[in-house]
Amino acid sequence: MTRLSNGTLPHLPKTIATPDYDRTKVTVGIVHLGIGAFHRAHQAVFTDEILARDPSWGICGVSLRSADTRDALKPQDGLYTLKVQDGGGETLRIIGSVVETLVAPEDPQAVLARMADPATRIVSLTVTEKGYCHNPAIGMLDENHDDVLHDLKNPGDPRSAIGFIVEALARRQEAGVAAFTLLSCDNLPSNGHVLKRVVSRFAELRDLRLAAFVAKVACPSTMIDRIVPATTDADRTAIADALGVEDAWPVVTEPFRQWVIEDHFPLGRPAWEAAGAVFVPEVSAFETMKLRLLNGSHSTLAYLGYLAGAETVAEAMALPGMQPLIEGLMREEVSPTLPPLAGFDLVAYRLALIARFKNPALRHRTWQIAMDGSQKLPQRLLGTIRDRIRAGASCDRLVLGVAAWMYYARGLDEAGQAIDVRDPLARRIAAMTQGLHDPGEIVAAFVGLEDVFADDLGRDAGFRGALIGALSRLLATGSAAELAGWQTPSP
Ligand code: CS2
Repeated sequence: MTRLSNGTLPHLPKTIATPDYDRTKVTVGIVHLGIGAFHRAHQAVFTDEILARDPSWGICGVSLRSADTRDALKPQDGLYTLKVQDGGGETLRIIGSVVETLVAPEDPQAVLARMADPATRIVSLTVTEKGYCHNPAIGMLDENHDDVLHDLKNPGDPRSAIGFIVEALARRQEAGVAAFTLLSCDNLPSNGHVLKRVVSRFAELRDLRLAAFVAKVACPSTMIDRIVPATTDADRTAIADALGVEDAWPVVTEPFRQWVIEDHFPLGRPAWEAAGAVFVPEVSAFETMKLRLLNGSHSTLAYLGYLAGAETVAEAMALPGMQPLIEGLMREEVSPTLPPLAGFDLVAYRLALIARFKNPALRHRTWQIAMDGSQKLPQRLLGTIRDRIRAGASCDRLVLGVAAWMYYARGLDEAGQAIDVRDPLARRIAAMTQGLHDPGEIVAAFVGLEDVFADDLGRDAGFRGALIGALSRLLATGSAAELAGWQTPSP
């Protein structure tokens, strides 16, 4: 079958929207590190919608590991399909904002040259939580991280996002070129601050003149939201049938999208507000709300759902007891901890989240969300738990989410079969829990992980007791039975 490309674009069915700008005029203004499905269904779409106004904001997408995206997109001139779907139907559209793709391990110098180029005014990131090479409990650079050690030793030949950013900034400093704006689009609290702290510390470990330059880099925080499950072969086949040409790398997502950004871009920025982004002076209240309500619920339902045999989020939501549990978690345990957001309708937001989780058209795997729990739990569940404990308030549902993670992360499901646990701490967790059956001993081993629980939460006797209770119930009767106990919403 012919491939989607600039050449085949004019021949697509007329119902499929295509770029409304001349792609030959688009030049690179943004280097994006971590060009996965999330970036292509979110920031690249916002950018696609403003290129007709200003074609100098094309995207160079960089993969830090695998060549898959470049291999798929290059023969397609960077074009790919965005499929937006929910129970009400679907739309297809071709996105053209990615005009170059690079694979960092293959050619790190090409990536650095692009980042150091004065035309590059923004370097954005979706490298997932673990890509920050930090201690997730405290948000500081992990100075013993393998990639950090490697990149400090080989600054001109880096492999981590942090190493690339600092080396590119060093080259800009040497060449007398102003620093680009660094735009973190990952699910971290105050993601701009975390990134700034991590790159600043890394630069300090390299040299102090460079550190002074890095200290002045603008790192606006962002809150970024769209549910984007991994694309499946069935998606690819259905999209090829609709297009009449093959697209090896489409993305599938929901109608909802949200982007709240701090407006601090010294070298300018795309007019993303024209595509619906919201610029605010301070993003942290939005970020806390989203991480605690959306992502906190997501992780809780992913672990409990996976253990109860639900393959997707929508299936997990249909388990008896799951919806009341998640509604109660959001309403009673998370909402009281949130900073005030004037004029924001929290009730409508929570209702919308439930509807989004139940979207029957998305096959969002519980296993996908369960990944990297050790990096996600601190900002999704543990910060909320800390606030609840401090307020002397209950947090049983949040604790159940953490206990379900512990169950899952040990690597054995309810039938005693191995779980394919993907997590930077997976080996450490497997080793420390091997042969343990007593819930008290399992909890004691987990809460000793200071990268996750810091040095306070693990010592909280009330929290430990509640975790032991929840894990005992899960081990004794399983997740489905536990969920069934939450069927009646509390008044
Ligand atoms: C999910 C997020 O995979 C996960 O951990 O919770 O990717 C979630 O879908 C997005 O943050 C939604 O904006």
